[in-house]
Amino acid sequence: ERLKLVVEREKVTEEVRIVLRNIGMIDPRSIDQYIARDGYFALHKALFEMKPEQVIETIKESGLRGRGGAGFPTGLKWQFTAKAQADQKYVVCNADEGEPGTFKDRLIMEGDPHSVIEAMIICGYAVGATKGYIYIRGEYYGSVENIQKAIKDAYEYGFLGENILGSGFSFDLTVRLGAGAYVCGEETALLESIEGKSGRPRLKPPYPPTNGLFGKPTVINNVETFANVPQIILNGANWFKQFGTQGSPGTKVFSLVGNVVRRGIVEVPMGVTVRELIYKFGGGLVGGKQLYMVQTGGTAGTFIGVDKLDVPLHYESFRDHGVSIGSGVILAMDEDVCPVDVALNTMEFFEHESCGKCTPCREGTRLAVEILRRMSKGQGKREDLDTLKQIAITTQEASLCGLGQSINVPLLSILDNFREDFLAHIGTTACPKGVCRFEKPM
Ligand code: L3W
Repeated sequence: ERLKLVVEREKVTEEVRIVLRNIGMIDPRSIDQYIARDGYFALHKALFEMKPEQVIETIKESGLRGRGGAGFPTGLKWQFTAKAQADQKYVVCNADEGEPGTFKDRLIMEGDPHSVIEAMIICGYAVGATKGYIYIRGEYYGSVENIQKAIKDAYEYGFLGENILGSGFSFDLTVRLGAGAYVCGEETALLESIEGKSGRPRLKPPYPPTNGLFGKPTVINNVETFANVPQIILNGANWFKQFGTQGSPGTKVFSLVGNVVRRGIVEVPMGVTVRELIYKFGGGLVGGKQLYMVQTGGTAGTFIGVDKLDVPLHYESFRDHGVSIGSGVILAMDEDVCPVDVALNTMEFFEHESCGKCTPCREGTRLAVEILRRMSKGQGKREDLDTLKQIAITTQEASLCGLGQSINVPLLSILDNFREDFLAHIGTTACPKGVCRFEKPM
């Protein structure tokens, strides 16, 4: 039994590169080098050997789920759009990577731009869309440059444009740039932004697969989700399902940040534990310090203590263990951090990024910051903890979009998992750890 456990564990800790298979192996600005590593073979296979329904069936069967954080089944999303009747449909890639600590999509776009483009064309064929947009974070100059060069080359080689490879299928692809608003990573705000309006979210439902860009059926997927598609089409759903867990097949690209020795990107099968990510792939903590807290999934993710390091990460780990996988951030924090300071920092981010359209998010984040600021100065009251929880619940239940709705995840997890630290901050004029910024000499 022990040996079986060790073998199971070893299986999980291997690095598996599906999404990152070409990173560092090819010159991302060379379409020929992409083709030399089976690039555009999946597109050829889809166009000439598969019906659109078969492409969708393969993606559904693979169990691929949205890698932006929510984990919605990709094949199902494609099917909704395929079934919708409309004179025009769209495919959109959400490349507005803005989650603090996340830089996986940037690496994919900079290092292997054609994999995303190929996937979008395949998706267009599958759902009957003839136009696509890649909405890239404006500050991602390298991504923008490499994607634009790749699109230009794909047009020249006949992979984009009219009558692709003589198949009769046509698809056009355009780049749009974000302008520094986190909320534009929310899919409906992103669609508004492409339409030329200010990037504020729409009420859902209806969802984009049926009512998306310019009101038309639209598939919108994250960069990493798309980057999985060519390999699934080439190798089949069963091949993909050999990696990861039953409910969350495949791999996940994680961004390791914070006090780890080796900060960077790693792609491993779903089901990996936070401990493996920090100690095996991240090389442990800088200066041999003790790990105190980890933020998993991103700013909208969870704060956990060392008691949850062995929870396997996949799309059910939040529901089952209160540990979010989100967009794949693992932010390790050592013994010197103060959870009150971290909570304040997090809420300041949300306050700043709240678009202000709905009251719960706009006012809730402002109030949370006010309370936490007071607390960090040593002026906190016990009742503040209940008020913060109330704010978390109200913003979740009443906010218009994912930004406001997800504030409760970091706030409740840090209040629950680090309650003692918050209590220790109350009734004292000094931060117990001496790190809260208001006490630092000016
Ligand atoms: C058709 C239905 N479609 C849901 C679609 C929906 C969307 C997807 C997920 O993201 C995550 C959070 C954070 N018919 C549908 C349907 N859909 N029901 O499925 O939808 P939803 O509403 O569950 O989530 P969401 O608001 O799209 C929330 C993560 O995003 N996050 C930040 C991520 C940042 C990055 C980055 O910077 N690269 O990814 C912030 O909250 O983890 O889990 O497409 O339309 N009945």
